[in-house]
Amino acid sequence: MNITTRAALCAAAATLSLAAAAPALAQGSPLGGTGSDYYLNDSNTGTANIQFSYGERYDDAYVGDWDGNGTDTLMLRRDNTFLVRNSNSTGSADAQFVYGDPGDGVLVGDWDGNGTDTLAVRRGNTFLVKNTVTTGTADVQFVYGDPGDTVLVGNWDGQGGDSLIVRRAGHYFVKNDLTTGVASSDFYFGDPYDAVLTGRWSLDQPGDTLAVRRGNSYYLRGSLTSGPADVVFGYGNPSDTAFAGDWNGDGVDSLGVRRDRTPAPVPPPVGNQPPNPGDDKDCVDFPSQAAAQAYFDMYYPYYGDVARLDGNGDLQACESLR
Ligand SMILES: [Ca+2]
Ligand SMILES: [Ca+2]
Ligand SMILES: [Ca+2]
Ligand SMILES: [Ca+2]
Repeated sequence: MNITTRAALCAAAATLSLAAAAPALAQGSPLGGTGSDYYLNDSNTGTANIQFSYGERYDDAYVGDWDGNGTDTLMLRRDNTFLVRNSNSTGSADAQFVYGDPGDGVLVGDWDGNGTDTLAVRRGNTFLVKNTVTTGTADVQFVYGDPGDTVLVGNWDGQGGDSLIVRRAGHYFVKNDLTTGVASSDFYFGDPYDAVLTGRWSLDQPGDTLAVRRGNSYYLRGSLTSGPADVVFGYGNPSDTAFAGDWNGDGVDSLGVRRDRTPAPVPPPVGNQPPNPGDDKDCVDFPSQAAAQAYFDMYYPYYGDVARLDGNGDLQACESLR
């Protein structure tokens, strides 16, 4: 992503005032967050230039190039069913398929470098890579890192296809092939709990690198080496779910955000709801209007005017007792 002025990107903060969501995960893993509204930005105007809705609030979503045309779009996962969409526009899935088991960890990548993203199933520290989205035996299988490691997917060397980085806190271990073995290089970047994005932020980079996110600030590094961020900019809100992809097929990755605009349901009162007494009282049963009003107010929120004490509907019970 090319960065313009901070002022321009601060404009994005006003445009993208988004609801609370989880921190972003790296490309290759589910985006995280909730919501079905997506706002993508593939230029430097500071404003999302693509907006659409896809799927349902709690769907897992992945970014990838499913049809190999150079642009990244979304795919949703529901258990072990995957719903592919090949355009960044509102609509239903273009294709769907079943893959793996419902509990499998799934990573997305262009493992063979043919331009099309497919899936890999992760079981512990074993990765089972398929270069087509058909169920069946893995094309490549290898072991990398430890079962609890966080892994990132990217084409780190810009050669061939995607491979993995294992992340341990702020320490990253780069592997450039899909074989069991040790890392080819390692580096440090950011803090142990930073949310990380991966992408090719400029055409000057041979391959993908990292960005860390803190609140609504993004720290981009142009190489897989230890050192400070090369570019820092602000974008959106701290509560956004952010992710990266090449939305317009120009070879440069930029940001998108997922928005949850569905209001949280109001929970019913818990523990103190009185049972419905039914119409068992008349105004003459109360010693005063205040006593009738207290009775009315106790049940009205749950059952309405069950004893029919408010004949004129003004929420004042038994006005005749005044
Ligand atoms: Ca595509
Ligand atoms: Ca591929
Ligand atoms: Ca590679
Ligand atoms: Ca792009």
